[in-house]
Amino acid sequence: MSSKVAQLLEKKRDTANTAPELAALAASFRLAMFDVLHSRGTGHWGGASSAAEIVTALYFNRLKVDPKNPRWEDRDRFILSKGHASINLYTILAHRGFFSVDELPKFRVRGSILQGHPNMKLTPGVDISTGALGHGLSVGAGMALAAKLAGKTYKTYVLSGEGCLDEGSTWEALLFAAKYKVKGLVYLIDYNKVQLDGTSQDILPLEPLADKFKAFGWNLAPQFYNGHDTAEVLKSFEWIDSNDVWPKVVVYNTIKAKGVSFMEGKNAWHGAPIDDDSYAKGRPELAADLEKKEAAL
Ligand SMILES: Cc1ncc(C[n+]2csc(CCOP(=O)(O)OP(=O)(O)O)c2C)c(N)n1
Repeated sequence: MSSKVAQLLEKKRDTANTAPELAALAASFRLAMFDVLHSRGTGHWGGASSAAEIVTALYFNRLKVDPKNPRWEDRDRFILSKGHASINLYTILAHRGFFSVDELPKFRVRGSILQGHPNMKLTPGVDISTGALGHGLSVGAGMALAAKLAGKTYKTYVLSGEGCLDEGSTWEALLFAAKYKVKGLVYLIDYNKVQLDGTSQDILPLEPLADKFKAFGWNLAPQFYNGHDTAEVLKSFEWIDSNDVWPKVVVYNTIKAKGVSFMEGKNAWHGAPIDDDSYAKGRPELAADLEKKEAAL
């Protein structure tokens, strides 16, 4: 942990962070994810890295949560529908204070609270177990409807990659949520365009994606935001607050395995273990990015 980020976490481990602060936090968390995945020789680097800024901005600028009371009834809900990217969520939950960062090196150790895919019964802060692609939006629609029935005002955020959009159940949930105009439901897409064994274009083309969301009756944000630019991610949050038309969907253009140049955009780095050579070559790039982001604070 670099000293400036450590100071930041000391000072405001809450939602008061600005775009440059979020950028430094995200760079630090991305590096921490890389370290853990290398040391454990397992896990999904590509999709964890592509969502670093989005999930950091959610937990350090947006979500109404209480790390001391993870099951607080009025909390905003977050569903990592792309559950394979669990190291992203674990790293960010730990640094937000849901559990000790000392747990992170135990990622995927048998018996630890941090299993390969998020498990709501094991990990404080995990709202729903995920891993089978395509379930997150259905669950999120249910959680958001439950808020209405219970007279609560919390919001429900669901984060998917394209893998979830290849699942029929997601399109059923899109139809359902539009029919009931589910208030408080925000669907976020980490659109890195690369999956496990190829590009989305090769596996199952999604374009024209914007037209599809609109045709399904969703309130789509006016642009696809750069999911690695924290100022743009904050802009997307402003859009969410700018109108009361539900349900809402926000697409972020991202890069799979962002931050390590020779890994970026390559499906080979979806879930391959980070070998020692790649680690030695890649880590300095992530460390340099962190240094740059800290210098801007
Ligand atoms: C129902 C289901 N089918 C297949 C898988 C195996 N699988 C895990 S991740 C993945 C690709 C996901 O691609 P994407 O959502 O684009 O992931 P990202 O790049 O955002 O990590 C696949 C096919 C799964 N977890 N669930």
